[in-house]
Amino acid sequence: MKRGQTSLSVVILGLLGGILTAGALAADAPSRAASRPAGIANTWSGVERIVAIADVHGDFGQFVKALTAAGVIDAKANWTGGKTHLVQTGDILDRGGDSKKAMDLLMKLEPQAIKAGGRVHALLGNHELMVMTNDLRYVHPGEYKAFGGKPGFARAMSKSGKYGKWMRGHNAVIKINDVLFMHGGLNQQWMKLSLDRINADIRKALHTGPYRGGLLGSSGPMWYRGWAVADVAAVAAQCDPVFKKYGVKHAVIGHTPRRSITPLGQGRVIAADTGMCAYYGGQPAALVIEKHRYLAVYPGRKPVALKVDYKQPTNTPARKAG
Ligand SMILES: [Mn+2]
Repeated sequence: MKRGQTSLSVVILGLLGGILTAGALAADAPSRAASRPAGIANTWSGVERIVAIADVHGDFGQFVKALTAAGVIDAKANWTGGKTHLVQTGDILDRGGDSKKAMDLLMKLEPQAIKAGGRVHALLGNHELMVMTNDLRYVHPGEYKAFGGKPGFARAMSKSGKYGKWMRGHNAVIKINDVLFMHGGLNQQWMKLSLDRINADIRKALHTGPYRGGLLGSSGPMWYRGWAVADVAAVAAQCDPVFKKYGVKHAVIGHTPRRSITPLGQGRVIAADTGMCAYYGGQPAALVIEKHRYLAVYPGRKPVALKVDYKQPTNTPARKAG
């Protein structure tokens, strides 16, 4: 279900789609949603290799190490991933000085990947959201400097700025094969919405507001932490209904750093954020999903096979009456 053929058309279709979708949805006619003009694609199947890299937080050097270890770029930082889908699960911005370099690299890789039959998905994290909604508490001085100062940074991140436009055209939640990808997690309260609708509503909110609450709030996919917990039963109870609704078996998230890429809920959720940026001092890491194998890849080390095969949920009620 590849709907966009070039990154430019993806962006244009995305912007158009967002605007037209908003209009169609305002009429609240679900049957029309299916016939709306194509938005940004958010669902792919038959993808043979997926690489997910989580929170970069302005650390370009660590990002390059992770991309290199995953085999999607060469020494000149050109795409070598072939048909791989690279998912950056959000939070490129804040805490470190080199986020512009990281975004420039992703922008360069997008068309290269498409040309090779692959794809680059830069998802929205809560730090992209914060910067776009003028919450600049975590911006690193180096990030301002990269844009010639605070006014230049603000211009670049605005709706009409190069980086602001790029980010506002992105998805928050995507599905590749049987895996959901997002920055934080998907609270069950959003389950009534399709992925099209979730992403379109977030893009619309980033264009027109409101900038707080709803899908942009603490229970939205960029902020939610309910899936990033050690308690297996809690993860299962939260995820299983959501997974059933969207037809997936796993989810990959960032947002909550751990020492290594960690399966949670017996492998329902794979927490990919290793705090690789200098601010957190963690290791660069990439999750590689290939032919149903899940590998944690770290530079200079043997890949670690992750155990993600959990027992499928039954229809037995969780609590017995009496
Ligand atoms: Mn985050």
